[in-house]
Amino acid sequence: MPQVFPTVCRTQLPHAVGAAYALKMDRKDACAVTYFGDGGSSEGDFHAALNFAAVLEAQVIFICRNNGWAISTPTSDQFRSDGVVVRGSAYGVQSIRVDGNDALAIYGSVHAARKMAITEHRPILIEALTYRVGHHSTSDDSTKYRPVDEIGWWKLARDPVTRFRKWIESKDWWSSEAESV
Ligand SMILES: Cc1ncc(C[n+]2csc(CCOP(=O)(O)OP(=O)(O)O)c2C)c(N)n1
Repeated sequence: MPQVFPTVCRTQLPHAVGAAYALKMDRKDACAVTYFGDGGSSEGDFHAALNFAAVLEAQVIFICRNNGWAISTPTSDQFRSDGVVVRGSAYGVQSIRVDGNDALAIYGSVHAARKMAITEHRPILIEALTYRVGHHSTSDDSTKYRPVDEIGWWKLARDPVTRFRKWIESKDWWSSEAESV
């Protein structure tokens, strides 16, 4: 079983590296996984954690959901790098950028990352490019800082559930009839 560290912003990133290093010392066939947003990648703990993981060769997977926004701050106001993936490479961490709205691409990359992390004893960074169609929280109204049309386009044209459904329907594994039973 992986040790999973979901983050509130970025506080659990260094903890995940420590846990991964413990798994390595114990020769466990497992890795740690930690999730965070692009906003979390703009804070110091992200950088400390990535460097720490690279140097310790810790079996940890960093999964960054780059949805373009840290509450109301767009990525263009957070960093000037080409997203998050290049920062992983800069620290010597094998880094993968993937379409975060493609369920199969996510599955494939996480599967590959887990294998690499455990068998090669190394950290992996996955940057999943996506969009937050909802508000950041119940106290946030995202229509105050981004166009309603933009949110609507992502909901309609890029919805990952619809996209995955189309794929399983194309395989004849699912249909509206099957769903109604
Ligand atoms: C340790 C910590 N620092 C700062 C905050 C304040 N804070 C709350 S959300 C947020 C930005 C989060 O950005 P992201 O993870 O990209 O969230 P999204 O808007 O995509 O939901 C910040 C800085 C916090 N909750 N915790």
